[in-house]
Amino acid sequence: PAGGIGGDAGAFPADFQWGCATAAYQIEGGVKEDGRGATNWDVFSHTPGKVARGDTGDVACDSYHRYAEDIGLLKALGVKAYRFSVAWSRIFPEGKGKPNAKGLDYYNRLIDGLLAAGITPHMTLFHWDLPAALPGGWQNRDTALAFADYAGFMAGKVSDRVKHFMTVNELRCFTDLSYMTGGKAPGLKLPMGEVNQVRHHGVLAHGLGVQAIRAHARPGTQVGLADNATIFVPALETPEHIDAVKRAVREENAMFLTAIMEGRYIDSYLAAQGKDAPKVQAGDMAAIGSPLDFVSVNIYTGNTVRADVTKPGGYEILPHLPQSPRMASPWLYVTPEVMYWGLRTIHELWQPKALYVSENGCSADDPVAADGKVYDADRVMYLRNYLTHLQRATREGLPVKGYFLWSLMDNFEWEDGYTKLFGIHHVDFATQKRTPKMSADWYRELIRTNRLV
Ligand code: GBH
Repeated sequence: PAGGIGGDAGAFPADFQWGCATAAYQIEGGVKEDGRGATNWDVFSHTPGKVARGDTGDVACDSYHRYAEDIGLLKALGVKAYRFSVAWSRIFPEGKGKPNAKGLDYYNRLIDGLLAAGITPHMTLFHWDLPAALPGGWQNRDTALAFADYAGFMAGKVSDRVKHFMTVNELRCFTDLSYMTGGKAPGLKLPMGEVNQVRHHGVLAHGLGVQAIRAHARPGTQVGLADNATIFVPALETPEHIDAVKRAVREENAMFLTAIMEGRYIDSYLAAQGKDAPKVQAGDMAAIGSPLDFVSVNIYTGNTVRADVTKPGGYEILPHLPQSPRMASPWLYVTPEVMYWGLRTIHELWQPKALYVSENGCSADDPVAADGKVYDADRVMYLRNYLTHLQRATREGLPVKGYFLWSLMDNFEWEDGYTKLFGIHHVDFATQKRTPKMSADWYRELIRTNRLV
C-alpha cells in the first residue's frame, strides 16, 4: 500500500535523474591557462571591495586540472547526471571571432569522462562569466548575438554526446543584480530604462541561443534554460490563494520567464515601465518565445503570497520576518514548500514539456569534527525538507525529470567569496582535498534507494 508501513509513498520515479551542479568560474580556476580569455568576474573579483575578503576564482577548486577526481566524486555518489557550465572565454577568448581549440578540448575531456562513468552531462552555456573583451557587456545588444554564435558552435561540437543544453543561468542575477543593484559583476547601478534593455538582451540571448542550438545540434537534443524564477507559496491551499500565486509568478517574472514562455512582454509590465520599457526589434519576441524542451528552475527560497480581495487580480507578497528560519547565507530563508509550489505553478501557467530543478541546496555552518569530517546535520535537514516537497510534485504527476543538488563541492560563492559554502563535499582550499560531508553520505543513500526515508 502506498502510504502504509513498508509502503512506497516516498518513492521517486524509476528513471528520475539525480544529479549535482557546479559552474565554471566557481570551480575551475586555471584562469590564464590554455588561452582562456579574461571575464567580467576576473575583473570584478580583482577589484578591491567587490568580493568578501578579496577572494577570487583564480584557483577555486582547481577543477580545470582535477576534473577526473571530480568525476570520481560524482561516480561515488551514484548520480545519474551532472550539470556544469562552459566558460565562454575558454572557447572564444574574445567572446567571438576565432575559437580556441585547447579550451574546447577541456570540455571534451570532461564530457567523455562523464560518459565513461555512466553520468549524463547537462551543459549550461552561460553561468555569468562573460568574456571581458565584449564591449559594453549585456548593455550591448551585440552580446546577445555573440552568445548565439557561441551556443551554436558548442552545439555543433558536442551534441553528439551532450543531449541537454541550458542556454543561460538565472537571468535576474546577471541583469538586475549586476546592472541595477550592482552586487555582481560588472557592479553597475543603471537607471531603469537601461536596466530593462539589459534584461531584454538577456532574454534575447537565450532565445537566439535556442535557435542557434537547434540549427547546429544533432536531432534529439533537448534545449531549455536554468532560471531563478521568482516563485511563491500560497498562504493557504485554497483556490483563491493558489490563483494569487499564479498571478504573482506571471507578473513578477514578466521580463524573464513570462516573456520566454509567452513570447511577449505582458501589458502590466509595459504599462508599469512606461517610457523605460525595453526597445524591441522585429523578430526579437519570436526568438525569445522559441519553444523549449524543458524549463529548469533553481529553487532556494520563496515568499508566501495571499490573495488581496480588495482589488481585482490583487495579491500581496508577505515579507520574510527577522526570526524566519534561514541558512548561513542571509538571503536563504528555509521555505521547503516552494519546491512543490514553484514547479506546480510553472506547470499550470505554461505546461512546459518537462521540468527540472537545476539547483537546490544551501550554505551551512559546517563544523569539522575531531575525525576531520563535516557533520552538516542542518544541510541534511534542509535537503530532506525540500525533497519531501519534490516528492509531492512527482507523486502528483508533475513532469519533473531531474534534480541537481547545488553543489557537488564547496566553491567560489560569487560576491561572498569562500565565506559561504554550499558543497556536499568539503574542499580544503590549501590542499584541494575533497572530503564527503555527512550530506554526501545522505544523498548517496537517497539515490541508491530512490526514496525518502
Ligand atoms: C545560484 O544563485 C547560482 O546559480 C549559483 O551560482 C550560486 O552559487 C548558488 O545559487 C548559491 O547562491 O538580492 O542582493 O539580497 C542563487 C541566486 C543568490 C539570487 C542570492 C538572489 C540574493 C541577493 N540568488 N541573491 S540580494
